[in-house]
Amino acid sequence: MKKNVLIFSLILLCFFDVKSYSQNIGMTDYPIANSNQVATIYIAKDTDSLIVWAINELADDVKGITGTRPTIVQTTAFSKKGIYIGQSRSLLFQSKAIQKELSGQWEKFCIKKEKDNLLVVGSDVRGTVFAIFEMAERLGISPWKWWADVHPIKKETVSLKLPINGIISSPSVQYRGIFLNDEDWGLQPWAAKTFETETKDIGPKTYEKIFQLLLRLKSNTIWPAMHPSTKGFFTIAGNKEMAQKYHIIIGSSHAEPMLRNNVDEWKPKIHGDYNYFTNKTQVDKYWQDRLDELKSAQNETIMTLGMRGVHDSKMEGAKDLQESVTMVEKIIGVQRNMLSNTFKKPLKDIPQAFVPYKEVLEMYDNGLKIPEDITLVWPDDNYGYIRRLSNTEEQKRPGGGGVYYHVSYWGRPHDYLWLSTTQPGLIWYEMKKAYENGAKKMWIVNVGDIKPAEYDMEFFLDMAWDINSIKSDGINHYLKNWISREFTPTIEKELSFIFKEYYRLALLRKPEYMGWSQTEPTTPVKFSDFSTEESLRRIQSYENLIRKVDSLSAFVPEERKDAWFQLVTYPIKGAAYMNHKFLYWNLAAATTDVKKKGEYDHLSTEAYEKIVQLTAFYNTELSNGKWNQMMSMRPRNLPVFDAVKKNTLTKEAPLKPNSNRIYIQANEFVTNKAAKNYQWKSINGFGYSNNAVTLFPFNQTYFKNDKPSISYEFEVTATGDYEVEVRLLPTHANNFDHEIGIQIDGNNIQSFLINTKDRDKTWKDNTLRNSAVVKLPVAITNKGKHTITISVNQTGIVLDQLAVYPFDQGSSYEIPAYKEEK
Ligand code: REL
Repeated sequence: MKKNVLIFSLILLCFFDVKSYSQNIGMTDYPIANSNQVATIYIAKDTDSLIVWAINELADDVKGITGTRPTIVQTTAFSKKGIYIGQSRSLLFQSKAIQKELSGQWEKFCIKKEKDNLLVVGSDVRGTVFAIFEMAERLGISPWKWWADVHPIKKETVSLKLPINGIISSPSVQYRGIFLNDEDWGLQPWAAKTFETETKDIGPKTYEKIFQLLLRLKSNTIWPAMHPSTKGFFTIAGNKEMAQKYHIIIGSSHAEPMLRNNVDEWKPKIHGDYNYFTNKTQVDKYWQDRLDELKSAQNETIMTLGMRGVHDSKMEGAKDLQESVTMVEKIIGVQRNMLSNTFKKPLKDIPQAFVPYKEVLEMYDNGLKIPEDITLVWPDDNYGYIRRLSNTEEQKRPGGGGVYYHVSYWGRPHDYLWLSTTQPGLIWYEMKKAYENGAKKMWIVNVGDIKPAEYDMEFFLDMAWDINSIKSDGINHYLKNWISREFTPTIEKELSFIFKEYYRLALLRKPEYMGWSQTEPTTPVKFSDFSTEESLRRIQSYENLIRKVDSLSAFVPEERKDAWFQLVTYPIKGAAYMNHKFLYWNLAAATTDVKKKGEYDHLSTEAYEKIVQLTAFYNTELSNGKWNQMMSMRPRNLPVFDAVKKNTLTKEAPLKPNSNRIYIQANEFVTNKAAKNYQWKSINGFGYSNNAVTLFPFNQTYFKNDKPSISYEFEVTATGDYEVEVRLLPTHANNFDHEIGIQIDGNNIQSFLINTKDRDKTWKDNTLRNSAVVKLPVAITNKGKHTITISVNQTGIVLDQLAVYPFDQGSSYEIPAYKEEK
């Protein structure tokens, strides 16, 4: 009888709406614990060991909150009231309906209250584990509980809040994960000297913690650390076994085809040159050896194919572009033969990826043919702007598309390896656009050392799990929820303002770029491009953030103080002091007032000292020394991280008049003209305006005639020569150049091409300030109101801010934005 009831209820379960949990329809509570009792967890006898591990984690989580650990009991039937967890194919959940809904699906799960029971069912092992961690999170447990010391807050009574119809969820993107990169100043020394001294490297103990984090964040893929200070992932005993234990799929970066870490594993003295033109036999053997090793290991993998140089450089040996194209096609053919011969499977059943990073994109655009079952994983330009996405034809390829994205980067024109300041609005826009253009197979984010990229990493992976979980006007709402979970709901409004400002101010100039130097350790720091007024305003904005962080810290529960330091205090104050260090130094150098000069110099030195102190606290005192060696305040020892040295200015201070300037934010349009099915909408939390505007939806469309446009008004009190300036986010065009038309009043439309070629000077300037700037001189012959109309030739163009100013005043570095809330 019970069994029939169960089958009936599971049939019902199959009819509720997919992703219904993101809609806040009627909610229900399932009691987990009160002062008298705690729910029992029931599992089938044959439950997979990873699911058993996750259930034990959940039991520990509940104990962390209530002090009592739920009992885990093996059962064959629904005989008692409790939480029933398992895979849908388990006998415990056997029914045709549930088979239909979950079985054979990739990582799908449902959580549902059924009378007195709670059912937590997954379509496969990972799906079930994700269901368990979904539950933990809903109980208030942070996925960062270990990685950021977000300790549970004690409560006597705990219940699980669920939509009445339950949750059914499955990933939007199949392979979702992170790339550990540039780990030399954080993750590697921390693992080697603090956490895993027995391995002296990023070994199985560290990977175990990383894999647990990935599962809590509902992700499944790793591109392991691969820098020269780290030994190759496969050469450290226990690493691949750990990946297998946690069902984590192993891939490798664009520079490491066939899961080979060349920096560590290619030994020139033994193997010769890493050159396919001259040393094919050795290179083939080197790749085949890794496949042979994997044959017995049974790890899930996704193979990166192709060939570049030993590390992050172009392929050796080709005379010209055409020769490299022909050779890479041949190499991919050879690699695929190796794969099918070794694993004795059709190629379509062996996950493979091709990553057209840097110069490889040029090869692809010059005719390189990639077999259709290989996933095209499109990289960004290292600064968060995706260079290229699948066009309509490419979207039909069975291998599908993906993205390799950065929230941390080592390279030209400048590194950003210290803090994590990529604006979530930018991540949202680029990844949503990627998804709408077919990138659904694989998303990898370069997170550097993981810390302090916690928020950006979770934001990215949450979108990968459920692309609809964050809407264009929901980025701040998502942030507030995160704040409530990590700290307390009491401060969600104030702290979300701080974070929004932190990301917005860094969009104009990241803390790592404040020295106006380039990436090489030898280039000296220079005067900033900020005028005195801009510097003072920026100093004030950061001062405000410091004050707010200090005043909010009193509201943070004791259990969350360690988390508060690593997730809030260090990044926010670090960014603030880095700005203070340089801006006060600039002010000191620019002023002729001796007293002021002394004060500014002092403030600059003090700001530097504060960074030293914060970093020392992070490494030695935070969480009783748990994070020792994790935080470096000078990754790659670039001059920007030093105390500023007085009187070493190598360029003139900018002199900027600042009067009679008109500033317009992109969302302040007065009229707009939509086209086809495309509408102008703003994205809250994106751009320096925090409200950048673009055409929705994001699938690529070209408007030959009848271009969509958007209009703004401004008023002048004096006639004369003016300049109209339009600032756009420096997004990349796919097939056709980005073009905007600017029309002032009824005059002729002036056209501007605004996309820049990756790695040219304009691109460098644009990415460092996150702005593509278009200027149009206009002679204004009558006072009063005027109109600016901006038209666009395709989707993918994002407007941020506008300015109108007397021509002889010139452009300013910043167009101030209105602050929406305090
Ligand atoms: O960010 C990237 O993808 C590349 O720059 C890296 O692969 C590379 O290892 C970089 O960290 C420099 O060494």
